[in-house]
Amino acid sequence: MLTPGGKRLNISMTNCGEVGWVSDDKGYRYQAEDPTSGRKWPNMPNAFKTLGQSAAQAARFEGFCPNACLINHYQAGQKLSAHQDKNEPDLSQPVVSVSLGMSATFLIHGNSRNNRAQKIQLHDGDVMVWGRSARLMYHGVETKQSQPHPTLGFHRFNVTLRQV
Ligand code: MD6
Ligand code: FE
Repeated sequence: MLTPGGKRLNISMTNCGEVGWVSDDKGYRYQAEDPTSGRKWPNMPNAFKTLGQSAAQAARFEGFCPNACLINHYQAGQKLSAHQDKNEPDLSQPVVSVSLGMSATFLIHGNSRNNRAQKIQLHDGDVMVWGRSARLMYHGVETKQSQPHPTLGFHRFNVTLRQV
Protein backbone atom coordinates (compact mmCIF):
# COMPACT_ATOMS: atom_id res chain seq x y z
CA MET A 1 0.00 0.00 0.00
CA LEU A 2 0.96 3.66 -0.47
CA THR A 3 0.98 6.37 2.17
CA PRO A 4 -1.15 9.48 1.57
CA GLY A 5 2.16 11.16 0.62
CA GLY A 6 2.78 8.59 -2.14
CA LYS A 7 5.51 6.53 -0.45
CA ARG A 8 5.37 2.76 -0.20
CA LEU A 9 4.55 1.43 3.27
CA ASN A 10 7.53 -0.35 4.78
CA ILE A 11 5.69 -3.58 5.58
CA SER A 12 3.15 -5.48 3.51
CA MET A 13 -0.50 -5.53 4.51
CA THR A 14 -3.68 -7.27 3.54
CA ASN A 15 -7.10 -7.85 5.10
CA CYS A 16 -9.96 -10.25 5.50
CA GLY A 17 -13.48 -9.58 6.73
CA GLU A 18 -16.35 -7.30 5.68
CA VAL A 19 -14.06 -4.30 5.47
CA GLY A 20 -10.30 -3.83 5.51
CA TRP A 21 -7.96 -1.00 6.47
CA VAL A 22 -6.41 0.70 3.46
CA SER A 23 -3.98 3.51 2.81
CA ASP A 24 -3.59 5.42 -0.46
CA ASP A 25 -3.26 8.95 -1.82
CA LYS A 26 -6.74 9.74 -0.45
CA GLY A 27 -5.81 8.85 3.14
CA TYR A 28 -6.57 6.04 5.58
CA ARG A 29 -9.94 4.28 5.84
CA TYR A 30 -11.80 0.99 5.98
CA GLN A 31 -13.43 -0.28 2.80
CA ALA A 32 -14.97 -3.49 1.45
CA GLU A 33 -12.65 -3.83 -1.59
CA ASP A 34 -8.94 -4.43 -1.94
CA PRO A 35 -7.69 -1.26 -3.74
CA THR A 36 -5.00 -3.25 -5.56
CA SER A 37 -7.47 -5.66 -7.21
CA GLY A 38 -10.91 -4.05 -6.82
CA ARG A 39 -12.18 -7.32 -5.34
CA LYS A 40 -13.82 -7.92 -1.97
CA TRP A 41 -11.55 -9.02 0.85
CA PRO A 42 -11.72 -12.77 1.64
CA ASN A 43 -14.12 -13.80 4.41
CA MET A 44 -12.82 -13.72 7.96
CA PRO A 45 -12.36 -17.31 9.16
CA ASN A 46 -14.73 -18.12 12.02
CA ALA A 47 -11.79 -19.19 14.18
CA PHE A 48 -10.40 -15.62 13.93
CA LYS A 49 -13.71 -14.11 15.05
CA THR A 50 -14.11 -16.47 18.01
CA LEU A 51 -10.49 -15.98 19.10
CA GLY A 52 -11.01 -12.21 19.01
CA GLN A 53 -14.24 -12.47 20.96
CA SER A 54 -12.85 -14.72 23.68
CA ALA A 55 -9.70 -12.60 24.11
CA ALA A 56 -11.77 -9.41 24.40
CA GLN A 57 -14.11 -11.11 26.86
CA ALA A 58 -11.14 -12.28 28.97
CA ALA A 59 -10.10 -8.62 29.20
CA ARG A 60 -13.68 -7.71 30.28
CA PHE A 61 -14.86 -6.04 27.09
CA GLU A 62 -18.51 -6.63 26.31
CA GLY A 63 -20.07 -7.17 22.90
CA PHE A 64 -16.88 -7.12 20.82
CA CYS A 65 -17.80 -8.42 17.37
CA PRO A 66 -14.85 -8.17 14.96
CA ASN A 67 -15.73 -7.67 11.28
CA ALA A 68 -12.34 -6.43 10.05
CA CYS A 69 -8.96 -8.12 10.18
CA LEU A 70 -5.72 -6.40 9.18
CA ILE A 71 -2.76 -8.70 8.49
CA ASN A 72 0.74 -7.23 8.56
CA HIS A 73 3.83 -9.04 7.27
CA TYR A 74 7.34 -8.13 8.45
CA GLN A 75 10.74 -9.39 7.41
CA ALA A 76 13.74 -8.93 9.70
CA GLY A 77 14.70 -5.27 9.96
CA GLN A 78 11.35 -3.91 8.83
CA LYS A 79 9.44 -1.67 11.20
CA LEU A 80 6.14 0.08 11.67
CA SER A 81 6.58 3.65 12.86
CA ALA A 82 4.64 5.22 15.73
CA HIS A 83 0.94 5.60 14.99
CA GLN A 84 -2.51 5.63 16.59
CA ASP A 85 -5.33 3.30 15.55
CA LYS A 86 -8.22 5.73 15.29
CA ASN A 87 -10.10 4.89 12.09
CA GLU A 88 -12.57 2.64 13.94
CA PRO A 89 -15.88 4.33 14.79
CA ASP A 90 -16.31 2.86 18.30
CA LEU A 91 -13.16 3.44 20.31
CA SER A 92 -14.72 1.80 23.37
CA GLN A 93 -14.08 -1.52 21.61
CA PRO A 94 -10.53 -2.92 21.69
CA VAL A 95 -8.20 -4.15 18.97
CA VAL A 96 -7.17 -7.78 19.48
CA SER A 97 -3.68 -8.45 18.16
CA VAL A 98 -2.19 -11.91 17.47
CA SER A 99 1.55 -12.31 16.81
CA LEU A 100 2.90 -15.22 14.71
CA GLY A 101 6.41 -16.22 13.68
CA MET A 102 9.52 -14.15 14.39
CA SER A 103 9.50 -12.20 17.65
CA ALA A 104 9.33 -8.41 17.59
CA THR A 105 9.58 -5.42 19.91
CA PHE A 106 6.35 -3.51 20.45
CA LEU A 107 6.98 0.11 21.40
CA ILE A 108 4.42 1.99 23.46
CA HIS A 109 5.00 5.75 23.33
CA GLY A 110 1.87 6.76 25.22
CA ASN A 111 0.03 9.96 24.39
CA SER A 112 2.74 11.61 22.27
CA ARG A 113 4.73 9.97 19.47
CA ASN A 114 7.82 11.78 20.85
CA ASN A 115 7.68 10.09 24.26
CA ARG A 116 10.35 7.58 25.05
CA ALA A 117 8.85 4.13 24.42
CA GLN A 118 8.09 1.36 26.85
CA LYS A 119 9.18 -1.84 25.08
CA ILE A 120 7.38 -5.18 25.13
CA GLN A 121 8.57 -8.34 23.37
CA LEU A 122 5.88 -10.05 21.32
CA HIS A 123 6.46 -13.72 20.54
CA ASP A 124 4.79 -16.35 18.38
CA GLY A 125 1.29 -17.02 19.71
CA ASP A 126 1.01 -13.92 21.90
CA VAL A 127 -2.41 -12.27 22.01
CA MET A 128 -2.72 -8.64 23.11
CA VAL A 129 -5.97 -6.82 23.84
CA TRP A 130 -5.47 -3.11 23.20
CA GLY A 131 -8.17 -0.93 24.72
CA ARG A 132 -9.42 1.56 27.33
CA SER A 133 -6.69 4.02 28.39
CA ALA A 134 -4.24 2.47 25.89
CA ARG A 135 -6.64 2.55 22.93
CA LEU A 136 -5.35 5.82 21.46
CA MET A 137 -1.74 5.52 22.59
CA TYR A 138 0.98 5.87 19.98
CA HIS A 139 2.71 2.58 19.29
CA GLY A 140 5.05 0.98 16.76
CA VAL A 141 6.99 -2.19 16.01
CA GLU A 142 10.66 -2.97 15.45
CA THR A 143 12.19 -6.24 14.25
CA LYS A 144 15.86 -5.32 14.00
CA GLN A 145 17.07 -7.67 16.78
CA SER A 146 14.54 -10.43 16.24
CA GLN A 147 15.36 -14.12 16.48
CA PRO A 148 14.26 -16.49 13.70
CA HIS A 149 11.18 -18.65 14.29
CA PRO A 150 11.66 -22.46 13.89
CA THR A 151 9.34 -22.72 10.87
CA LEU A 152 8.66 -19.14 9.72
CA GLY A 153 12.30 -17.98 10.00
CA PHE A 154 12.68 -14.21 9.72
CA HIS A 155 9.01 -13.60 8.96
CA ARG A 156 6.45 -12.15 11.35
CA PHE A 157 2.70 -11.95 10.82
CA ASN A 158 0.48 -9.77 12.99
CA VAL A 159 -3.25 -10.35 12.78
CA THR A 160 -5.43 -7.61 14.29
CA LEU A 161 -9.15 -8.05 14.80
CA ARG A 162 -11.30 -4.94 14.84
CA GLN A 163 -14.93 -3.90 15.08
CA VAL A 164 -15.69 -1.30 12.41
C1 MD6 B 1 2.05 -5.20 14.88
N1 MD6 B 1 0.28 -3.79 15.62
O1 MD6 B 1 2.07 -5.76 15.97
C2 MD6 B 1 1.31 -3.91 14.69
N2 MD6 B 1 -2.32 -1.64 16.68
O2 MD6 B 1 2.65 -5.62 13.92
C3 MD6 B 1 -0.42 -2.67 15.77
O3 MD6 B 1 -0.15 -1.66 15.15
C4 MD6 B 1 -1.52 -2.68 16.71
O4 MD6 B 1 -0.92 -4.77 17.68
C5 MD6 B 1 -3.34 -1.55 17.52
C6 MD6 B 1 -3.60 -2.52 18.42
C7 MD6 B 1 -2.79 -3.61 18.50
C8 MD6 B 1 -1.72 -3.72 17.63
FE1 FE C 1 -1.59 -0.12 15.45
